[in-house]
Amino acid sequence: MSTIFSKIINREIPADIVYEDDLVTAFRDINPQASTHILIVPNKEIPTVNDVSAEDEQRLGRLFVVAKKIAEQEGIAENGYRLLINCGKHANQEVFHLHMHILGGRPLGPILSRP
Ligand code: DGP
Repeated sequence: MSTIFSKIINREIPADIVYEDDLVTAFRDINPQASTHILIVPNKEIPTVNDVSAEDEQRLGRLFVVAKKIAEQEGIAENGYRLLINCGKHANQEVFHLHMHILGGRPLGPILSRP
């Protein structure tokens, strides 16, 4: 069964796609937490970071190359931004198709809220 993100990549459901190439696709998060909130997703379904293999090095490296490009396009490169990858239950991962969040456009505060 394909993930919701594979359905976006395959144009089976709509999304605001901002970038795509042979290895990754990027689109705006449906529930943005900052004025820029974009997800970069490998076109191959990898459920979590725990499922990554050496064969994935190139596509995972591409996430960073594309993050840099998108940050420039969005005008957030100079002030800075946060790149975030959730893995599993304790990180509240919701969609089990590995993805990198790009968040920016305002000061984001500390990385973790205090308990
Ligand atoms: P995570 O907790 O790291 O698995 O984040 C999943 C993110 O995916 C969450 O911020 C909301 C976003 N999301 C979930 N479903 C959709 C969707 O159908 N379209 C888009 N654009 N984003 C989605």
